[in-house]
Amino acid sequence: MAKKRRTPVEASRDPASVFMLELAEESGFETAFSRADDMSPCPIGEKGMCCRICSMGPCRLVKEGDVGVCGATLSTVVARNFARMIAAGAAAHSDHGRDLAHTLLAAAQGNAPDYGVRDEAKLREVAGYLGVEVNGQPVNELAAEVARVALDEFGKPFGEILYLKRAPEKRQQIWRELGIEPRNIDREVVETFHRTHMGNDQDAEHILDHAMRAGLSDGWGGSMLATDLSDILFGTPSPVMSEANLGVLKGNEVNIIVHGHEPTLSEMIVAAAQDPEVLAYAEEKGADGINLAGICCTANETLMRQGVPLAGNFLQQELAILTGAVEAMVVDVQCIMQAVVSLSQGFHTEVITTSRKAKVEGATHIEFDEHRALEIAKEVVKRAIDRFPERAKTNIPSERSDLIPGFSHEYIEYALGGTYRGSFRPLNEAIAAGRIRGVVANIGCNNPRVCHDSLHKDVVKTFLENDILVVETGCGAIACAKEGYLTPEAAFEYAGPGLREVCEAIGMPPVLHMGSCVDNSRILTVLSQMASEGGLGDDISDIPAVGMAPEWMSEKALSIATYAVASGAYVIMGHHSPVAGSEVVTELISDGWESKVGGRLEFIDNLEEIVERTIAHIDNKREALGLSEYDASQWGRSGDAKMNQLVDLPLEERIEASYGTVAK
Ligand code: BF8
Repeated sequence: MAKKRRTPVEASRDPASVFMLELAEESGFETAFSRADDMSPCPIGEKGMCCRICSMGPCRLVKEGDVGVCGATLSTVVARNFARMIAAGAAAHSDHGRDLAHTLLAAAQGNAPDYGVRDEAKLREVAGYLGVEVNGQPVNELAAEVARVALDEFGKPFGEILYLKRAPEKRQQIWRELGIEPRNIDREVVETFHRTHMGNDQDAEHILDHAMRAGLSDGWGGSMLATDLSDILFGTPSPVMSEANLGVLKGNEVNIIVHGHEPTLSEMIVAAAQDPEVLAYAEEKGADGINLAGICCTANETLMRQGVPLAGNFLQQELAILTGAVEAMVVDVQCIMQAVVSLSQGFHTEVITTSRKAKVEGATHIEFDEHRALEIAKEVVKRAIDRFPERAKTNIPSERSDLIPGFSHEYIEYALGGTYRGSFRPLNEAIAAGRIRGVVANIGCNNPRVCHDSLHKDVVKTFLENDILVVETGCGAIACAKEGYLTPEAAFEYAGPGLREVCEAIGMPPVLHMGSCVDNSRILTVLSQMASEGGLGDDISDIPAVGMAPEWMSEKALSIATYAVASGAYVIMGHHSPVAGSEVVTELISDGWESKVGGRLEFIDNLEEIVERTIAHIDNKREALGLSEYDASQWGRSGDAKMNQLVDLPLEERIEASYGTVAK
């Protein structure tokens, strides 16, 4: 019997998405939401119990005590599958970082003329981390040397990843004592696949130890490089005004969606869309202009640096096409559903793949080449313009919310003390005093198996009420942006009294948008700096903080979770556990990892329990540090008058009153 489909309001918490899902239903279009309803997950694969790594199987293990044809136990099979997922996620992030290193090298050598070093201070800082001497050499010489050392990090034969030194001393010692310090970025991924090949590592604990090493090669390796090199090439983010949700699409302009993860091409598309000749071409075709908007992490990249609005998160990629207002969806790598191409065929939308690594059958492929980046970007934009006259009826939802993203760790430090006194001390002190009870990093995807955006919105709302500062990246950040949590005045509306005081004093939102998923490395940097600053212990595991991805779906989210745990954090993943098939593995990644590295990983499918465990963990860490018990009644007697004045001002004036001048 066919499964019952959810209604649009059961499927999504986002009103713009509900509107589009109603439309899809009326017009008979399939989406990930309806496909998820129609297809139950495989009950064996879902729990990690299917072994298909050789041709004696696939072996379906259904209960403890079952073994595969080779004798592999349930815990071995579940651990192997899990480790492979982590390695795939680490590979995706790290390969993204590698490409940026190549772009920086090409730019520095004059082979990518449309790129250059946009943030010299960051270049010098990164040179320091990578051991490159800064001796007054020309910028491009320094950039080339930094790029070469960065590229070496992927495959050097000896030593360990250089960025490990950015972690607190104590943390580094834990890794080295356990032998899980990553040696180079690629090696740990390759070794995961070697170990989990048939007939190799068949001890769940041993497999999972290496999985932590692979995760660390992502967090403190590939992702951290991706973040740093993007900042060097495109600028380190600072607050900027923008908007989020499908309502950012424009009825009278050519709408181009950039979707995927890499900022390299999308940055050029931003430039191409502002080119007078290209704009004139759009006008010739009857459009009032060219409107760029983003989906997924390409969106976060161009949002943070250029203020390009967010059309939506992962589950809105099909919904954007359903508006009938998108001339082109330009995709690069990761999180692109194959379904966008077949769906686009019902509209005038052209899906354009651009990465040499990712073609989608039926899409137009225009391969990106950094040596002639702007020229290719203009070609792409012109193709979109050509589609504009073919546009039929549009259905653009009205929802769009203001947001202020751009909270790089550099900017947070600056916001907390200005140019000369920038440090994390005020944040540590606010936590120590109890104004801020603790910190939650809410990150990760959407998943059509849970009500879209609902867990992101609900957990964050509760944390804010409890004076917990929230930092975000990825699709979680987009979910909360749509809800209006990412503006300074959201503190007034949603935050508890202590957190509100801090936000009012600094003029910051209670939820800080820190970027794309590779930018979770920025969160590692913040945590390290908080640990080094003093007052909250001397390791990441001492800080009253929790990481979570309540609506996760991708292997990258598992890699992030694993490196965060191996760095000392308690991490909660929502809805379903890919290791549910083995109690042994479930225990190994929670209690087992906690005894080794201080962090633990849990999969919890219940909102109340996620919130309860998070708050309990934060309070336990406060107690272990000897901090005062959290008491909201102490706070909230300052600043309200000022916020009352601000809340009715137009956005721009509100921002200026809070931040001074903000980029537009
Ligand atoms: O890297 S949060 S759905 S878009 S995987 Fe993908 Fe998940 Fe969104 Fe960004 Ni991250």
